[in-house]
Amino acid sequence: MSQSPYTDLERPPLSQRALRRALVVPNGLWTDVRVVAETGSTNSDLAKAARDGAPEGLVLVAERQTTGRGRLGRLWTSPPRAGLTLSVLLRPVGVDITRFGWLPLLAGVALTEAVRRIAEVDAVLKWPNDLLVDERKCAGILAEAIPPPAGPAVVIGVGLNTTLREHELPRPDATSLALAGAVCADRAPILHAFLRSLAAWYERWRDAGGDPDASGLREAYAFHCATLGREVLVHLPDGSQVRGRADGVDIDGRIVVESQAFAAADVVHLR
Ligand code: BT5
Repeated sequence: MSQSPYTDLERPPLSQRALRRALVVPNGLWTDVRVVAETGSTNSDLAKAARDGAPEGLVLVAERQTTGRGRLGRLWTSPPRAGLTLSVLLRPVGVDITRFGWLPLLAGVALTEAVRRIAEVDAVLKWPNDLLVDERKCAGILAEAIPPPAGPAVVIGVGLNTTLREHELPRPDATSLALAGAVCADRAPILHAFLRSLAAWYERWRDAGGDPDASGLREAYAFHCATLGREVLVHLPDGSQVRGRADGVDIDGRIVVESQAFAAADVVHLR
């Protein structure tokens, strides 16, 4: 396939200028929006920028990502411009580090709101923050903390499938907004809506000292999360499994199943 940005009219390039004009505003969270043609991983790039002292609010979007990373050493793959691959850098001042676990969930809430509003599909979250449409994965989020002295900071990366076609899906239980019947799968309005929603939720949460209840975040997360109240299988990093009902999300954003709280795990929704 040619790499010219104009060969696939369903996949137009993003305009850095237009994104900056709309999003980098006085007293706003977003300090710069950069669009690059290609990189290995936007999360790795922003982690490096954070270590080099970059300020909060930097956004990096890649038109093509060659070594996109998922959680637990997994990969994120996407054809060029068939999705959004981006990362943001946050430095939550006044929030205890124990509350940082809410940031990937917060990003999931913002992404769900944006996708529901612009694409008009029934998007829900699977704990912690996979975005599902019709039980198929349409987006994933990877949050990485940078410790002091360069931090505390958190890089949040989002991969969202917008116009992938069936034969381009990396696995059969994946989907894209276009495949799910979105009324709009254009990347620019979805990115705007996501970054606006993310800024609003982040500022509310940070100004509440990271409190998930005072900020309303836990309630919003529970509203969008299809895992809660369901029978699930929890796969733990050590290979063990726990089966039971997902009863809720605790004060640190961990999923509670059979009175046990899990922070790093993969959840499977059972019928
Ligand atoms: C995630 O991990 O879902 C987090 C993905 C975060 C990717 C973004 S892109 C921008 C930023 N820069 C990065 O380097 N990363 C972030 P996890 O829950 O571990 O899911 C990974 C699994 O999802 C893989 O093992 C695949 O099976 C599957 N997968 C890979 N690409 C996919 C895609 N485009 N759509 C659906 N599933 C995918």
